[in-house]
Amino acid sequence: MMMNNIFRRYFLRTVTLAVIFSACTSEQKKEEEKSLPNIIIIYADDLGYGDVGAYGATEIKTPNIDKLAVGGTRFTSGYATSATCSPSRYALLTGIYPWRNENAKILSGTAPLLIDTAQLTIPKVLRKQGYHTAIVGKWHLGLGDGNVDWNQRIAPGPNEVGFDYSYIMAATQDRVPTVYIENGSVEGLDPNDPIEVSYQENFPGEPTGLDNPELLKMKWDHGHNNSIVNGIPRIGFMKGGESAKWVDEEMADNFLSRAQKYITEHKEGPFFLYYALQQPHVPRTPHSRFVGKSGMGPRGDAIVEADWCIGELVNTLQKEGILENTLIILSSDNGPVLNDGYADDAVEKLGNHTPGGPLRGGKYSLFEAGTRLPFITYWEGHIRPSVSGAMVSQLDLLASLAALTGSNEKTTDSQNLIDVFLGKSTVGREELVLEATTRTAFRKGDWAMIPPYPGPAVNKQVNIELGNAGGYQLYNLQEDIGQQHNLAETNPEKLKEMVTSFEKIRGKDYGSTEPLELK
Ligand code: NG6
Ligand code: CA
Repeated sequence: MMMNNIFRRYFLRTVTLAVIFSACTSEQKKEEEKSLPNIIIIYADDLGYGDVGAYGATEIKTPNIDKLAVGGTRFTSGYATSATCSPSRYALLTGIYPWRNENAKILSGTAPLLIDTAQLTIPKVLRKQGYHTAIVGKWHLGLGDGNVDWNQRIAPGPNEVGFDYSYIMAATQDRVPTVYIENGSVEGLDPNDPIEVSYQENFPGEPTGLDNPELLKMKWDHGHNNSIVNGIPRIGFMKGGESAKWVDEEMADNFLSRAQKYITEHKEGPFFLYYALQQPHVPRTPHSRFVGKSGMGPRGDAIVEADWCIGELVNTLQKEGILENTLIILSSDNGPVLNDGYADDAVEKLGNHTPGGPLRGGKYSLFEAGTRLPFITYWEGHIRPSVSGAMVSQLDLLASLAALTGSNEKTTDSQNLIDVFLGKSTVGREELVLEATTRTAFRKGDWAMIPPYPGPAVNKQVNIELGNAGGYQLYNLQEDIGQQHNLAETNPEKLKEMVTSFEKIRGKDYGSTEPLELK
C-alpha cells in the first residue's frame, strides 16, 4: 500500500513536471530538478544471458548483480539491438536502430564519431532536464573526423554528443590506442613521447604479436597480432605514449574509482552516469585479487570482478545516501563468446557453465543469445521486486527516460516503456528488429523470424552459430526458447505475417549484407 502511494506521488509529480517547467522560476526549477532521480546505466561488455546467477548461472557467482535483479525488475526478454558492440551502443544512446546508419559496425580505434553531433542522445535529453551527465568506461563509438591527432584535444567525442564529463577508452581493450581519454585529452601523456596510431601498417622497428611471440604474456588465437602493449598483442599499431598506457589489470579498479568519484562529486544530483564496464570482453585481465576466483579462467574471473565493481558502485550510492534516489539500469551490449581471439582458456575451463543460458547462438549471432541479455532495473523503494516477461529493448531507454524526467523527446524507433521499466506494467513492445553484423531478423510476440542469409552457419574461429541459412527460419520462443524447431515450412501463414511486419519496418532491402570477417 505504502509502495503504491509512493508510486502515485512520484508519477503525479513527474507528469506535472513538463507543465511546471515552462512557467516556473529558476528557484522552483532547481527544486524540481532535485526531486528527479539520478540515473545510472551499467553496461557490461559481452556478458551473456546465462552468465548471471539471477538468470540461472550456477557455476559462476554474481551476488551483486543478483541483488539488483532480485530487488528490482528482472527482464527475461530484454534485448540489445545488435549482437556486437558499436551498433548496440549507438542504439542505446540515440534511440535509433543501428541498421539505419550504414557506418554502425564494429569500429576500429581510429574510426570517426558515429553519432552526429546534432543527433538526439540520452545525455542530451537529460541535460535539458537539468541533469549533469557523464560516461566512464568503454566508448567504441568513434572519435573525431577519422583523422585524429592523439596528442591534441580529441573531438568531437562524448563531450560533443551530450556528456558533461567523459573518462573513456576509445574503442575496446584489445584495440589501440591503449590509453584513457579524459574530456578529450589523453591522460598522463608526455608531450615528448607523442602517440601515433595506425590500423594500416606497423611503425618501423616496433615489435608485433606476429613477429615477436617471445614478448607475449597472453597468446593470440586469431587476429590480435599487431602491436604489443603490456605483453598483450592488440588489434592495430601504436607507437609512443609510454607514460599514458593503461595497465590492463588495473582497468576495472580505475573505471570504478572514476565512477565513484563522479557520484560523490555530483551527489546533490540529478546526475546521469553511463558506466560502461569493459568486462568480460577480451583481453580478459582481472586484477590479481580475482584471479582463480571462478575456476573458469580469465573469462569467469573477469565476470566475478565486474560483479564486485557493481557491488562497490551500489555501496557508494548507499554511503552517499542516494541509493533511494537513483534508478539503476543494468544490461550488456551483446551476447557471450568464449574464444574471441586470445588463447585464454575460456573454452578449456568452461566446465558446465552455459554463458548463453538456454538460448542458441552467441555474440555475432542472429539467434537469441546474440541480443537477448541480462536486463535489470533497480530503484530502491520505487521498483517492486518482480520478474517481467515483457519485451524491452535498450532502444527504448531514450523515450522512457525522457518520459520519466518530464521531457517529450522521442525518436522514430524508441518507445516510451517507462511503466514497464519501473515494473508497473508488463505490456512491452510488440515487435523488434534484431541485428548481427549487418544482417537483420525479427521478433514479434512469441515468434522469431530469421530471413535467409548467405555465409557459414557457424563461425569456426569463435565457434558460434551465426543464424545463416538458405531458407527462412521461424521459431516459437514460448515453446522453443532454444530455437531447435524451425516452423517456417509447417506454419507458412505465421511466416508470411512475420515477413510482412518485418519489411514494414526494415524495408525490403535487407538482403545486401557484409560477410562477418574476424581477422
Ligand atoms: C572482432 C575481434 C574481437 C572483438 C570484436 C569486437 C578479431 C579476430 N576479433 O573483430 O576480438 O574485438 O571485434 O567486439 O579481431 S565488440 O564487443 O566490441 O563488438
Ligand atoms: Ca561487446
